[in-house]
Amino acid sequence: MQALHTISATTRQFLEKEEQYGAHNYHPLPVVLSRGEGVYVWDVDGRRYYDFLSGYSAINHGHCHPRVIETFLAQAQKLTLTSRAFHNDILGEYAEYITRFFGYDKVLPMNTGVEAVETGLKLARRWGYEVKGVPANRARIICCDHNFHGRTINVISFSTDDDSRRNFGPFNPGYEVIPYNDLVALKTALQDPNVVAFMVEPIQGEAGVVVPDEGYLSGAAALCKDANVLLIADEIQTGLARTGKMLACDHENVRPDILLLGKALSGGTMPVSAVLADDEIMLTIKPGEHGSTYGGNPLACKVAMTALQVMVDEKMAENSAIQGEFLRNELIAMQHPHISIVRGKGLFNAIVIEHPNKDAAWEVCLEMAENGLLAKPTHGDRIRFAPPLVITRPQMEECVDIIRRSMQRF
Ligand code: IF1
Repeated sequence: MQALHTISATTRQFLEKEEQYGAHNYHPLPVVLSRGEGVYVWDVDGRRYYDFLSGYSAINHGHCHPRVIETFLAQAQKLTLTSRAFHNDILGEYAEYITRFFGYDKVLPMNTGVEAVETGLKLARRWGYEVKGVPANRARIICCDHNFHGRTINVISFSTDDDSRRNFGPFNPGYEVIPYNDLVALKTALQDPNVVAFMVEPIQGEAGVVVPDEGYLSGAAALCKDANVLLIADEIQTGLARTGKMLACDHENVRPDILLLGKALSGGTMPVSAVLADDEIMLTIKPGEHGSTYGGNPLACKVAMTALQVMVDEKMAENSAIQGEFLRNELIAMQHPHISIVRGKGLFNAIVIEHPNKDAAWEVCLEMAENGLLAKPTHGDRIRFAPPLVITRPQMEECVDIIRRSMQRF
């Protein structure tokens, strides 16, 4: 078996510059992209690919969505940043829009996903001390093994992934890790009266699109309510129509106490994240106690409103559900001896490659790239299939064909 992706001299120059001057904290496919439109990206050699990673689900709208870009450009020429030392004329409108959209009292705007996570954790502790009555500095937060919530030292303090943690310690106390998809373990952990929150991904992305049993989220929500513990849903990757509903929690009619959003909230243009909660939680943080230079900037707020509205107008959740089901059915129908698992919801999917060669998934991805489809392996043997939510049936049929042809070589 041979890696077939051919690397041009042009591409090689880009790879070498990055290798020489950029930190080595990633191992990308050897493809250098210079343009994107909808479900497609083009490399510096002019080759076109289907994007089946979608910027880790930040590109749910497809690349350079015309309405998102139009809003972006118009606002960029007017006002981009004021800081929160002054008001801007968009933040209030955005706050009203997004809180009504998701049904919460208040929003706290941040930028990256991990900042939303940190904000959610701080809010939960505040609420724990000031509303629940937990003794000072004793608050505990429950998380799940194989979680992914970001890269800060605090957040990797409860990671179970050695690559994320090794030699970055010492880590923060105050967290308890329980198995994912295990309500018995959750019930046990909730017996500690100092627990203030349970934070969970409705579907685990980094773990390889691990979908929990039906009833897990609603069961967890009920257990948390009984224990007077906040449910924090990290929908940074699963949210915004990726799984076939606006939120993955909607599949089980669960309303988290604290909702974390990021990635596609900006239509893939810039880091925009948000924390949504009701007043009892949100108003525990007072002026000067939390914030960020860029959080709530007018450019981000304006773009986020358009990004959310476009999702509704173009029925992206519905399309995600339809095309995702088609994709999974086609992958299962392939009955490929080296595809051991097909799983996912909506257009958030993964296959598990079972092959004696431990680099098989990487080589499948190189082969798919050669055939015009970009996807990235995770944990060695899993490949995520998460195209933009604007993908059409004919495009998906072509993609299935590319995957089939690429897998035939194995
Ligand atoms: C990397 C994975 C995806 C997330 C959830 C918070 C964040 C993320 C559920 C933090 C970020 C990323 C970041 C990117 C790779 C990536 C990823 F493979 F690691 F799991 F998407 F699948 N919560 N996910 O998935 O958001 O601060 O990055 O904006 O770190 O290399 P961020």
